[in-house]
Order: sequence, then C-alpha cells, then structure tokens
Amino acid sequence: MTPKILIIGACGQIGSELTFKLRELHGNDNVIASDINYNNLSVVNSGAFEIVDAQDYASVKDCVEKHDVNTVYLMAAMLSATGEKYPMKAWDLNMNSLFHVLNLAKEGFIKKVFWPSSIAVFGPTTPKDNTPQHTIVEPSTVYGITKQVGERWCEYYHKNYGVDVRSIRYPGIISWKTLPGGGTTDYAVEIYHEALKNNTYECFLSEDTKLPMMFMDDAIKATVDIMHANNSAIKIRSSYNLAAVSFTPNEVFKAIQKHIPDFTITYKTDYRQHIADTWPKSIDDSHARNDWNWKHSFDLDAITKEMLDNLSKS
Ligand code: AKB
Repeated sequence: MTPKILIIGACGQIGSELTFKLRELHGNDNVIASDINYNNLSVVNSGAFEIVDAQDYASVKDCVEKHDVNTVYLMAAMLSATGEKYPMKAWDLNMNSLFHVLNLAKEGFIKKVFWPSSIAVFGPTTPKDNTPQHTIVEPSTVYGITKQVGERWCEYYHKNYGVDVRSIRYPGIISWKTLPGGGTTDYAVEIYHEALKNNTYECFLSEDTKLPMMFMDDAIKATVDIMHANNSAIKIRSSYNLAAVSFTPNEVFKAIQKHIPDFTITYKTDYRQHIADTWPKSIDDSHARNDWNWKHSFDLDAITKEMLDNLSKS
C-alpha cells in the first residue's frame, strides 16, 4: 500500500518534525499536514495543509475523503500540565479525536493509525525503576487517564474490529525546532533556550527529579519504524514502552555547563513537581527492542550538543 498520510496536530512539537520526516520519506504530495490553526508557518508552508478540528468527526472524515488518505498519525492532544488546568477539555480533545480516527478505521476509510501514548499512563503505584511493559497502571493526571483509556480502546479496536493501530509511550521529548506546550517534561527544552538567552534558568522541578527523556530524532525514528514494521511484528496493540535516557535537572544543568561554564540554575517547584513525582524514573523497553528492533542513538551529552549547536544557529 502506498501511504497517503494525514497528520492531525501537525503544528505541534512532535507533529511538525514528523511532517518533515514523512514528507522526506514519502514525498510532499503523499503527506497532508493538518491542525486547528496556522500556528506553525514552517509546517503550513512546507506542503499540503488543511485546517482540521480533531474533535469534529465530519472535519476529519472530509479531509480523509478529500485526499484519499489511508494512514493517520493522530498527534493532537492536551498534555499533562495543561490538562490539570482544563480537565474536561483534555478529556474531550484526547478521547474524541481518538474515537473519530479509530471509527474511521473501523468503517474502512483508513487502513492504518498511529496514536501516541505516554509515560503518563503510569502513576504513584507503578514500580519507578526500569518500569515494566505490563505493570500497575493507575495514572493520577487527566492526561494520563486519557492515555491509559486510549490504550485500552486501541487494543479493543484491534482485537474486535481488526484495526491496524500502533502506539508508543513517549517519554519527555527534547527538540529545538518547535517548542513543546503544556507538558511536565518541558523544562528539559526550556533550559537550553534560557542557557543561551539569559545564562540562567529557574527550573520548575527539583534538582533530583529523574524522568525518562528522548531526543526528537530518536522519537521520530521510533514512530516511523513502528509504522513501517511488518504487521505480524507488532505484538502489543495497546502501546509499547519506549526509552532512551533518564536524567535529572541537575544532570542536564551539568551537561550544559560543559559548554557554557558560567550557566547557573535555581529551583522553584510548582504543581508540575507533583505530576513528575508520580512518573517512572526509567523504563524497560525490551518489548519494543525485541519486536521491531527499536534502538536509540542520543545520550544526554549528544542531546546537549545538538540542542546548543542548533539553537545558537537559529
Ligand atoms: C508531558 O510532559 O505531559 C509529555 C509527556 C511525557 O507525555 N511530554
């Protein structure tokens, strides 16, 4: 099947870079970017772009039919920190958009779906170190609840309706092209911007809060790899654990200081600390490594070099 791809949420942090990568792989004409607004001009101007409201079934279906789409990457979501401020909006956006896409697949309009889950599915009762694929999953944020429930629905649609849906549990994603918005792991992007701009950063998580993280290039590679894997290789239809590195704010601070020796940091924790405290410190992703050969490339020093090099040029 030649993929004819629709990316929903293409203006966001991951959606934007996924759009560029998929256009490189499949050609501009085969990748339709869409979002609720024109907020990211580099995406809007890079090929076909449609305004799509992910919460409106007709809006998604019209775009799928107009462009003969067979594959959807659903990247629109409200993340953990913003979700705590607007619980019902987070629930509505995250769940309605997923049901619309799963139902379009069930009804035969599309053949393949990518939907991201997150380490936010885990909660305070989950083992924190090397968190297993199958473990206690009792999330305490609205975002985490939507991701946990979404995973159950993905597996259900696969088992009962044969929908080819694939998913990974993203850790915090670090990138320089597009800023993240509304997440608990956002500090790990902001810190690089502030180091270059102001030589100092006030961190909203405590210095020893260890969380699983990943460089954008690795996250995009995982997303493309799982979608390109043979159907029979995908054994988990809820969502795969995925890992690269784990670090604390103090460790990223020290990594930046190797390049900017007079960089300073202060700590002022807020409500996001409570969210981070419920999440794992590290993830066992052996199922992804075994089933579809997942392998990461970037450690903290490599991420730091990429971030500082690219941000200082842009
Ligand atoms: C967030 O912090 O909410 C996200 C995530 C880990 O899914 N980056």
